[in-house]
Amino acid sequence: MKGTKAPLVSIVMGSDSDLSVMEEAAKILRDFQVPHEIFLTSAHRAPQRTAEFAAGAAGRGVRVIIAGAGAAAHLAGVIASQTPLPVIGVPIDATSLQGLDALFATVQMPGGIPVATMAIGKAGAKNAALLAVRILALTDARLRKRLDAFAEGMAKDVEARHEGMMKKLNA
Ligand code: RP5
Repeated sequence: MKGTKAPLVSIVMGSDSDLSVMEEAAKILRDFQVPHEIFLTSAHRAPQRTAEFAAGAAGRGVRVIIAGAGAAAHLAGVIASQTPLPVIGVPIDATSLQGLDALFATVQMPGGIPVATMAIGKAGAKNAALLAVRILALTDARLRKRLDAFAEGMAKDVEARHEGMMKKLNA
């Protein structure tokens, strides 16, 4: 577990081999100053640990769970089945199927248990955190302001890239 304040977002992953991808989510939450924790568990290898985590998260004050896993990625769905919290799934490229296996396993939840599924890999982990921030911003005006500033920053970055590209073209 990570952070000093009670975590609002849990970043869960199925293996320590997923960390390099899921760190993208942690970076965003750090930038937005959202208290978060990182937790390793596996739907397959540690079902009891996963069940205890899922059942206890809401009671500890967690508001959103981000779950990243590769291969036959059941982690997000299994957690979502045992908590009323919103669960955001991140499919990870961990096998020769390059994340398509995890994407299908995460996104194709049968009706009744929702998992908001992001893109495969780092972009998905980043967007999972941004979606979590958007959910929290519904009731937090400071976070809403930070989201607005983030969007402005991206727009400015596009302008700067345009300028840089034109300079290269005209050189
Ligand atoms: C999944 O299996 C994990 O989320 C990971 O992406 C994949 C491979 O895990 P390791 O064999 O590297 O621990 O459960």
